[in-house]
Amino acid sequence: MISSHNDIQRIVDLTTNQDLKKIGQKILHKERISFDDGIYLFENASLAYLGALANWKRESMHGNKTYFNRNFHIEPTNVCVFSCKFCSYSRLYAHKEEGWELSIDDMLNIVKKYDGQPVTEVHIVGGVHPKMNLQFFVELFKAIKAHRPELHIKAFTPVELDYIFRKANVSIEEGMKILHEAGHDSLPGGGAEIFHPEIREKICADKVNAEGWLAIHKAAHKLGMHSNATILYGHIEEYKHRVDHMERLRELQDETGGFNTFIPLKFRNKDNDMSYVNESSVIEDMKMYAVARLYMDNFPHIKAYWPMLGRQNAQLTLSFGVNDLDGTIDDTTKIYSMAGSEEQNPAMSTTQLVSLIKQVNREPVERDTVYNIIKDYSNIELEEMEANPLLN
Ligand code: V47
Ligand code: SF4
Repeated sequence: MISSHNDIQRIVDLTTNQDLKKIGQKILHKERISFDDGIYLFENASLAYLGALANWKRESMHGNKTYFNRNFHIEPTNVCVFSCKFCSYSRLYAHKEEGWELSIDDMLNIVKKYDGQPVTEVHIVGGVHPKMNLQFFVELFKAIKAHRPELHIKAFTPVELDYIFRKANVSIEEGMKILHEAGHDSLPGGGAEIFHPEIREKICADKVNAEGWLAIHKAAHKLGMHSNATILYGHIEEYKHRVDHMERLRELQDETGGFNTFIPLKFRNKDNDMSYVNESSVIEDMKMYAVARLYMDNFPHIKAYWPMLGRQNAQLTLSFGVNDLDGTIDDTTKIYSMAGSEEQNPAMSTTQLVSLIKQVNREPVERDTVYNIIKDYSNIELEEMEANPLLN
C-alpha cells in the first residue's frame, strides 16, 4: 500500500499542466504550498492527482497507520443563545421547552455508565445555555475527575468559552487557567466554521469571530493544552474562503504547535435555515480532505468524522490524506443526526471500527486524545476481538 517516492515522482513528472507540476514538486520536496497554490489545486487539479499527492503525504507521515480512540460524548444542552444558520440542533432560549438541559449529576451519571469500560476520553460540547456559567463547568470538571481521574476531558469550543468568560468577567487567559486547573484537558475543534467575515457574517454572525476563536486556542496552547480545528465546508463558501481558513490555522500552528488534528466537517442540510443549499458531492468531499492534507503541512493529523460522512466515504478518505477516524463514539450525539448525517445513531464497536480500517488495508491503531499509542490492532484477529469484551 505504501506509495513510493519514485511512483509519485513519476506521476508529477508526467503532469502536462506546468503549474500543477510545480505544486507537485514543492510537495515532494516538502516545501510549503502557498495560498494561491491552494486555490489552484481546488480549481484545477484532478481528483486522481490530488489523491496521489495527499496519499503520498499521508503515508510519508504515518505509513498505513489509521488512528481511532474510544470516547463518548456528552451534550450538556441544546438550548443556545446563538442562531447559526446551519445548525439543526439548537433551540433558542425562547423555545427551550423543545430543548434539554443536563445537571451536573445527570452528566456524572453518563460518565458512570462507562465505569469499567476502556474509554479514554469524554467529549463535551453543546449549545450555549444562558444559565450555565464558569462555576458550573468548574464543578462539572472537578466532579468528573474526582470520579475518574485518568479520563481525558476534551470540552467546549471557543463559542461556549468566549460566552462564559465574558459573563464571568475574566480574561481568556484567566478563564482558561481556571478551567484547566479544574480538570479541562483539551479543546475540540468546533465553532470554527468559516473564519472569513464575508461568510461568517452570513452563517453565524452573532458568535465569536475568527480572532476570538484563534485567541482562545492560543491561550490553551500556552497552558500546554492541545486542541483540534475544524472547517465547515460545502455550503456558500468559495475556495478562497477555505484556503483563508486553513492559512489562519497554519499560521497559529507555526506559532504554538498546539494543534493535533484538522477535521473538515461536511455541511449537512436537513432541517436548518440553510436547507436550500445543496450538499457537496463525494468528489468535492475527497478534494477537501486531500487539499487539507497538502496545505496543513504543520498539522500532524487529518481526521474524518465518520458519523457525518457515512462509513464507506470515511473509508475512502483514508486514500485522500486522512489518517484518523475519530472514535467508537456512542449513540448520544445529536448535533449531526439532527442535521441529516449518514448515521442516525452513531455507534461503532471497536471490532467494527477495526474491521472498517482493515477492509481498506490500513493498520488500525488505538490512540489516546493526544496520540499516545494505546494498542496496535493490525495483528489481532477480529474473532479474537469479538470474544474479548475489553477489546470489543
Ligand atoms: O462547529 C453544526 C458542526 C461542529 C452542522 O475536535 C455541522 O475531535 C455539518 O467540532 N452540518 C461541532 N456540521 C462538532 C465538532 C467536532 C466533531 C467531532 C470531533 C471533533 C474533535 C469536533 O459541528 C460545529 C459545526 O461546524 N455542525 N451543524 C451541519 N448542519
Ligand atoms: Fe448554538 Fe453551536 Fe448551534 Fe451555533 S452551532 S446555534 S453556537 S449550538
